[in-house]
Amino acid sequence: MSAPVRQIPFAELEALLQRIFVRHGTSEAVARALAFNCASAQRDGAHSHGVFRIPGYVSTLASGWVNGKAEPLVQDVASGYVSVDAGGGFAQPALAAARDLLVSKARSGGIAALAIHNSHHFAALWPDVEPFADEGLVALSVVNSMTCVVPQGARRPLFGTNPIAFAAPCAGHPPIVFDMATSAIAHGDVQIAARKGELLPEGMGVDRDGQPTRDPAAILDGGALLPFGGHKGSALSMMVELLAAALTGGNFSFEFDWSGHPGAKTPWTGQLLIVIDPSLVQGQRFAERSAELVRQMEEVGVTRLPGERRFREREKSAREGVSLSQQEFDELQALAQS
Ligand code: NDP
Ligand code: PYC
Repeated sequence: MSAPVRQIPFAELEALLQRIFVRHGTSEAVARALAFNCASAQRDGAHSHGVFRIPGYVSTLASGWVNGKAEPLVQDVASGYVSVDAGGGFAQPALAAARDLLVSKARSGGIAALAIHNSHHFAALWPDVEPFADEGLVALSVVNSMTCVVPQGARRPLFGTNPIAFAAPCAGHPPIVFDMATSAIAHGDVQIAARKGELLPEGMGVDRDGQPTRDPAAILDGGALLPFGGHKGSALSMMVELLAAALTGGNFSFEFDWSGHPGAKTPWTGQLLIVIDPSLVQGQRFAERSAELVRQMEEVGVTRLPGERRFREREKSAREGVSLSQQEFDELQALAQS
């Protein structure tokens, strides 16, 4: 028998998550940013970063590891550069605080970077870039996480799962968006597989002795993940460490020690966003060229673009409500009251 499912409107889920965040120690502004991100992931079927993450946020806030009421400090560094000290708080409110300045710099200069440091990112990355493409801009973002990935050729883990997300406008289509961990699998998906008692595909990780394993529990219990695509994914993960940490002033994935904060789950690192206004050099042509590329991809047989599954899930959620298991719904209700 399949588990009972609740279908709830997006706004109702967002409001429930906001109540949970405020109840467990965030400001209203931080709660709004996190709830929107997490509800959007659940709505789009991005389950490794949907409501599954809420107990981790709550235990992290309780541990004192993150400042749920941090006020981001935005610095206008140069004509194309904005820096934010997130104050030991979450990255999404830091992005929200700097967004208008970033966009105005990208529109006037053609390109602008936003460097966030002293920040925690525990979420899917695409919600940070997709809205720029909705406004006709191209956006790229990277964030580093926590040591759990063995660099190619290494003996032990060093890198984080370090995702890269990209968004670009596409005439007559939803924006082109991809968002991928540079590890063979996201840490969240390993946790989900362990809970379900499922084996992983080959090549995702190693056990505590460095031996290949398909058992998610062995990866989580002293084992580690591998980069996707061998040396190529490893090089991209290294790039993410450099851009998200060395460039922004944030921690590398291996530099923070949360052992004094039992329950802490959120990586304390950094994030870089680069936003480009294609209209400065291409007018409206960029979005049309995107559409041409998509047309040619379809012509050669591509039936699923990155991001397409999420957009389909989003439409389904708009029609039917956002899906949660009854157990997830009950746990969220309890957290909103506890
Ligand atoms: P996936 O491997 O599921 O997907 C990666 C990208 O490939 C997505 O854009 C996806 O599109 C696309 N895709 C998947 N399958 C296909 C296919 N068959 N054909 C074409 N495109 C496809 O993502 P990951 O597991 O690597 O990452 C999951 C999430 O974890 C991301 O949102 C990431 O940001 C997050 N994460 C966050 C971290 C953090 O520190 N905050 C660390 C690591 C990961 P679609 O969305 O449509 O499925
Ligand atoms: O799924 O790898 C992951 C992850 C790390 C931090 C947040 N999500």
